Amino acid sequence: MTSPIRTERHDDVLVIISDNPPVNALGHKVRQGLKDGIEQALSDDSVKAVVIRCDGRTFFAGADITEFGKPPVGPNLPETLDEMEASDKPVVAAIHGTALGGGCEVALACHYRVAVPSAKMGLPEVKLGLIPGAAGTQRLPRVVGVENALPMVVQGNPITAKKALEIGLLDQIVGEDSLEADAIAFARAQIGKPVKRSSEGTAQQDGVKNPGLFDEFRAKNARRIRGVHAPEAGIQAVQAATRLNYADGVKKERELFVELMSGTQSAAMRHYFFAERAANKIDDIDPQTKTIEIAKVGVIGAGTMGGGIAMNFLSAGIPITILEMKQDALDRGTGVIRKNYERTAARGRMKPEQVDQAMGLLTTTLDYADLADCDLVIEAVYESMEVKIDVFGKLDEVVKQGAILASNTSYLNVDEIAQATKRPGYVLGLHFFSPANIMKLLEIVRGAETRDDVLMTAMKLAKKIGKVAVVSGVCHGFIGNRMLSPRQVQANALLMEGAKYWEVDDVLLEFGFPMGPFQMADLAGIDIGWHRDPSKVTNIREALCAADRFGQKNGKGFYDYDEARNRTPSDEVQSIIADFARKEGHEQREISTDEIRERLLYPMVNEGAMILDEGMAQRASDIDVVWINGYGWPLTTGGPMFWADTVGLDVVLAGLEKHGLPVSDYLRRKAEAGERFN
Ligand code: T1G
Repeated sequence: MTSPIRTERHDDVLVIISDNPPVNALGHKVRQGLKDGIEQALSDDSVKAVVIRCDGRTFFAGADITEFGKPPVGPNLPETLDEMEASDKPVVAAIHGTALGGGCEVALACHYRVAVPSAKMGLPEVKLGLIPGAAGTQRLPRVVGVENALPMVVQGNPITAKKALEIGLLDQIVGEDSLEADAIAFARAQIGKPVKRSSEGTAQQDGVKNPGLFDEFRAKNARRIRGVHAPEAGIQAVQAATRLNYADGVKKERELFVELMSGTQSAAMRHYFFAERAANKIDDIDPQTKTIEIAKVGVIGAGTMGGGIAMNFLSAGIPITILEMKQDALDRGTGVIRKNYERTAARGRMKPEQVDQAMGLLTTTLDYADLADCDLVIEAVYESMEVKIDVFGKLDEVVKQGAILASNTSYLNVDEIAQATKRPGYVLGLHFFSPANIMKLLEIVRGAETRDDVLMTAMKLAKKIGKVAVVSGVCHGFIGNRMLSPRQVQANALLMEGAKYWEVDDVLLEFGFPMGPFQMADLAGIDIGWHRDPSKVTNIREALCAADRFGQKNGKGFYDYDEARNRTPSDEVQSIIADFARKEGHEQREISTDEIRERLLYPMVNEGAMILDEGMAQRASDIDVVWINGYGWPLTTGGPMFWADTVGLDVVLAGLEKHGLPVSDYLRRKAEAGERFN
């Protein structure tokens, strides 16, 4: 079996080259090849210097994540890197693409590091619930100092080659197209000089200079690392670099790494890494299917959703024409788009000229005829089937043949909408989540007649506009909202039975959600869809509206809000609820947090099981991707279906039965067979 690693001689310099697509992951064959190449270089006196580089699109992008959780095979990376670093012959890392995780650690163990201007370097292990495990937390602070090392390890974001040069992680930025030659020249220039070993540096002074550094960092990042294990471990590992010698620091890193690797949070986050990528794949369509070129997009409706949807395309450089019924709605909508961009620019996340660039791609119209040459039109009008059928009828008449017509509906039947046109094969749902220019999730709703090329086009376009897309079948609420519904039903039932609304919210906050159902209701607005008749009270929301409690928008909903939008539970609301429950004849009782959590989350898992059984989602991990990206399900538990696997489907089944809740045949079958969803 050929090794993914080969060596090439350039006179007195040996170049070790990895060719392990797609990202030169450091699988066992690569590690073996690297070790053999290093030993070849060290044992050959005619070799005076070494360059390590990779073919393909990137320098090593980390350990091979598919190997995690399996018995280790082949040489381990830390020892191979120590052997390399111990050499007296200069070893130079020649970096392009993204030197990430173990890849960045290979570079750190080299004596020198050069990169092309477009390269990036980082230690993203924390995003997998881990920390670097090949001495990255010990070498990096010794090279760039603790203040630069901490955010790289604890937040896991890559830095540019320019930034890496500034902080001393790179020794030189070389020509974009002359990496190998420049790296060889750089290596040759080091021959005969004492080599620079990262592990021989010291980070002690950082710890002494500012002993409060680590606690300050913890405090500044408290919200982000609440309940997540890896970031704290990363802080401790970097702190060890300031307190211990290198060997003991590496031992501390190894201890922390092994503990994280064996934990459920890392298993969940690694599951999500592959789940997000699997969601791009449509199992029954040839990946080579030719897609439709989308050069111009139309959006119907310049409201919150239409404007947000339009921004996704404008930001990706795709021209947009927005249609509205009235000029003042158009002006308002485009004004909001510009304001959103200007706010982003004010935060330094966009250059002012980029605002003008994006706005320059936006045209507006009151006339459907102006949409005739669009390749895709997305309808984002009022959530009424009647209105949507009318809009699609008009679009079908006007927009060129072969163009895609998409609905942003959150619930409605996309097949029924498709039947309102003569082109049902070109109709699908593109369900964006509000705010559409921010939320990553896009549900692509596949109609019964949606063509394969149309679906593949939508999936490819989703990636282009930076969305995480999941294909859903046509059912009420698709995947996300369909599973939200049983949770809402239980949340209201729990109030009727005596649970305090803040207790219900607190259970989900504790679980890791950004907010609970009643906090969400206050944010969205309790009065949405209210009939405005205070004398007509048939549910709790109407009772609150009747008491002028509309949510955050008027300072009081389930909670009372101060100017800073801090929320406090309201006695008035609790008595409104208790009165309403009494009138409805409900007995009130104390309800445990376990019961609240089980009744909120297990019915969601059951709905997910039905979605799978009906083929409305391609795979269980797609459901996890939906809930993590669309509703804030905590990444550290991997999503509802992965979490249910962790809890045990037998436990979920028993819980549903204990609370008298429905159990789908699919869930029962899986539970009784001792199977998992993922
Ligand atoms: N291991 C295995 N497979 C990987 C992989 C990895 N590290 N990285 C990517 N892939 C697969 C991915 O599943 C997909 O497969 C294909 O490559 C293209 O990826 C020892 C312990 C490099 C920025 O966390 O961030 O090192 O779907 O679609 O958008 O201390 O991949 O085609 O079958 O993402 O161009 C640390 C993870 C590991 C980097 C490229 N490294 N990868 O993005 O392509 S832990 C990471 C990425 C570690 C050390 C520790 C991105 C990318 P398929 P893609 P992309």
